[in-house]
Amino acid sequence: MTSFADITGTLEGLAIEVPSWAYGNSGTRFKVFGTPGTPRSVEEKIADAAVVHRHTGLSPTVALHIPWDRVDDYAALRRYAEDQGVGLGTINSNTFQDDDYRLGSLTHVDAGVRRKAVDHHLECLEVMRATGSRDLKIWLADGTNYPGQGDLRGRQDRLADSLAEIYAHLDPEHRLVLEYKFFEPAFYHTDVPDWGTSYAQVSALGPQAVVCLDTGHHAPGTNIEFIVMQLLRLGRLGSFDFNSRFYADDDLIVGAADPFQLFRIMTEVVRGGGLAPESEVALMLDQCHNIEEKIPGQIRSVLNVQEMTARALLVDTDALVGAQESGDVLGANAVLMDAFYTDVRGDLATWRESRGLPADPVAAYAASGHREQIAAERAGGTQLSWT
Ligand code: AOS
Ligand code: ZN
Ligand code: ZN
Repeated sequence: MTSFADITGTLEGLAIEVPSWAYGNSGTRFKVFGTPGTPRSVEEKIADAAVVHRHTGLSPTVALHIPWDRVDDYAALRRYAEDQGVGLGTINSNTFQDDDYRLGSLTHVDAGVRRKAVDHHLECLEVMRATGSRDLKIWLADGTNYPGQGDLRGRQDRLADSLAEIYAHLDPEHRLVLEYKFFEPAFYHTDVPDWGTSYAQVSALGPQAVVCLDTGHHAPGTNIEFIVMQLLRLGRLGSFDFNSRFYADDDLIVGAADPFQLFRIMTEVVRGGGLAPESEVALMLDQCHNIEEKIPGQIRSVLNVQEMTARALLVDTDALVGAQESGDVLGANAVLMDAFYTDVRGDLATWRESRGLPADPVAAYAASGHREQIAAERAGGTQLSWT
């Protein structure tokens, strides 16, 4: 049997990067709702991310998005973040909000548009040199809406060429992380629709290229933990974008829609060595808070990951392997379910307090007065939105 005391060492190393865009207003194409105290600058987004880390000890870095978080002086932004108690993490590129990219970016038939898209990624690499970031994360909106609109194979070849040019500019410590998504904004085909395509593209580039698995980017019913296992097995699981979904790419709070799925994913992460000290798998959130408050939403999110990670670490692996090898179908399933049904909330609360953190970070934040403070302080100016 594994006890809670056995897993605290691993839990201590758990780090979940938070996205700068989660602190801005967001919504659907129907409406974007504002929240009092929403950041008006990149610095205020970073300050909010630091509040999440101070309450949870779980989110030591914040991911930036270029151009949404473009500033004149990234070294100064890095110092600002460090003064707040967090580091700057993954740099996310953006080739989906420019008219030039209507028919694609890295895959575009026009060499001039491809040049512009590649150059944008080279700018992101310059940002990374100033921020000290390791990962350049690429999610492409490239795709088509109608059969025949584009040459699927030609687009794939151009993607490979564009990625190779970006890859050639990486520093030795950098990684190129290619995210896949099966649809949206393109609805007939997407150029990086699945883990297999991402894997094929990054494998052709070299060892510094890896795959990002966004939990909301699969068709309903997909066995995501199987993909986690396979990418870990192949040594190409670079990072997670965590969120949860009921229908499409809902970007809701991770663990909210299907905690059992999050448990199964974290079980495969543990099984595949993804939480080992030498692991380079990055855990990140990719979420938007359309109607709920943003800072509590982020606190809830990282706590959900922590809770399901704790349960995954509690799996009695000896008993599980024994049951699997003896063909004990129900016994093996019971071992897994025992861990999933273990309520770790009390142990986690006590452990948090022993480390100088609030036992209940959500309640502590609500009682802290921070919400009222930022609502008053940030009354003027323009609130930032997701874009
Ligand atoms: C888009 O659906 C993806 O999840 C990307 O990770 C995207 O860059 C992120 O949502 C922020 O735009
Ligand atoms: Zn994502
Ligand atoms: Zn997404």
